[in-house]
Order: sequence, then C-alpha cells, then structure tokens
Amino acid sequence: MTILDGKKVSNDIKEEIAKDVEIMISKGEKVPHLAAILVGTDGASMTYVNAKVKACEKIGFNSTLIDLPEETPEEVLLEKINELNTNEAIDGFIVQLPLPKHIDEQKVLMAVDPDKDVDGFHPTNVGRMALDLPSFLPATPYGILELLERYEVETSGKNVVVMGRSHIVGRPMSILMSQKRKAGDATVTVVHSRTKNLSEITKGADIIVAAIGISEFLTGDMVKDGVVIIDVGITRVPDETKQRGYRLAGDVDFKSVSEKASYITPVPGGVGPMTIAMLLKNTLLARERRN
Ligand code: BQF
Repeated sequence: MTILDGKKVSNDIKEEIAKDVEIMISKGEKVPHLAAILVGTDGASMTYVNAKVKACEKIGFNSTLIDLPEETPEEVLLEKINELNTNEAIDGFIVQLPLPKHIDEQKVLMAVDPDKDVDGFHPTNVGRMALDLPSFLPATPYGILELLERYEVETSGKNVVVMGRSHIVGRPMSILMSQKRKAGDATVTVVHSRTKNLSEITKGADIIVAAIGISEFLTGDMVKDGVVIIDVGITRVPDETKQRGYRLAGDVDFKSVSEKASYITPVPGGVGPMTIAMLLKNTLLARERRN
C-alpha cells in the first residue's frame, strides 16, 4: 500500500510555481495576484481562505482578502465582484463557498469574469471543460488528476467509480476522467444517494473517488483488493481528546480500506493540500493568459 502524499506533492508544485514567479520577477514582469472574497465568519471557510492567502505569500504571489460581514446583501457582493472583474491589478479571484443562505450562489458565480474565474465554477468554464476546450479546471478535481499523474497511477481503461455528483467535485471529476487526457480515458460510473446496490458497484471499481461528505462511509467490505482510493471528504468530527475539539475525517474508513488498497490518500494531507496548489496554478495561468 502506497500513501498518495498530497502534502508533499502540493509542496513540489508550490516550489515549481515559486520558481516561475522568480523568473517573472527577473524579467520585470508582474507577479500573479489572487483575490478572495469571504462572506461571514464560518470557522472552516476562514481556515480555507487563510490557507489560500498564506500559500500565495509563500510562493511570491500578491494576494488580497476581502472580508465581508455575514449580513452583506447579495447586491453588495455582486458590486464587489464587479470591482474585481474590472480591477486590472487582479489576475484571478474566488468567492469562498459556502455563502450565507440569503445569497444566491448561482447568481454570484455567474457574475465572475470567466477569464478571472480561477475556481473554474462559471458556466462558461464548466462548458469549456466539458468540450475539451482550454478553461480553468476546478481546483479539487485538477488536484486529483495531478496526484494520479505524478504517482503514475494508470487510469486508461480502468473502472472509476465517482461517489457524489456535486458541481465542485463529483460532476467535474466524472467528466475529466472519462476524457482523452492525462489521468483520463477511464470508464466512469457516478454513484449517489439514490444508487441501488452500491457495494456491487464499488466492488467493481479499480479507482474510487469518494466525495459524498459522510465521514468514514466507504468501508473495507465495499472494495476489492488493489483498489486505488481518493478520499475527498473532510468532515469535522467532535473529538474531546483533541485540543481544538474536533478531528478531520474523510469519506473513507482508512483503517479497513487501506488493508485492501494499492494506493490511498490520507485525510488530512491528501486531496486538501492539492486543492490549494491547483488554485495557485490556475492563478499563474490567469496571469500568463492576460499577457
Ligand atoms: C489537508 C472545502 C468543503 C467545502 C468548502 C488542506 C484544505 C483542506 C484540507 C483546504 C475545502 C477543502 C476548501 C487540507 C479548501 C480543501 O491538509 O488535508 C487544505 O483548504 N481546502 C475550500 O476552500 O472550501 C471548501 C471543503
């Protein structure tokens, strides 16, 4: 069993990007500038957005964090997005999800200029991705492709089961792995909350991408020997033995599944850090495309 070490690979990618930034500076070019909008004070969202800003600082990007109160009206958020769309200094920006319930997420994502949409959530980028056109790939699926590629995990002709159909992970992952591309050419099945005979399907999988948001849902009895496991889940589970009062759990029961797996991502330190690295990669791309 090999651990797919997302922490290490993400650091490799960040070092590669930092070198590109050095070259940009030596040529007197502008360095990439990422902005992030955070609405409210949700603990997990603050952690994620801070991790993104910190990663920018580490590799030499400029970054701007725009903190808006929980009660921010939708129209004020849309104005802020419009400012970033027209601000020449900003190469790319994200709106940290989830948003407060009074804000229409669809409307917000559609307000982002597709050329600055480094999360790849705008319908234009989703459509371009599905049609094999150049686009910004959503960071988590992009990170998974990169992890599979760098560990030379064979995907061509393999049976991939994607668990979950979210717009951010499951849906794009299923599209990308079925495409003719690196870490692609797979035979993809998507399973979800209405799927019947789930275990029959997961037992046939060579590769499983678990992205359902239920902690430790996938257990050893549901997989075959030699399976490759990508665990996208990160649920905060109350844990009194921990100082912060919780631990992070994946969608996979690591103990039982790792006994059968050939490759497996840990939680934390698997897919999560790759998500951050690929957001930076997209921001670098956004800067380069603006030239
Ligand atoms: C790690 C996210 C659900 C909903 C909105 C490193 C991250 C997570 C874990 C991280 C995530 C999850 C992010 C680890 C960004 C991934 O060491 O295992 C980094 O910061 N993520 C997000 O921005 O929004 C989310 C999950």
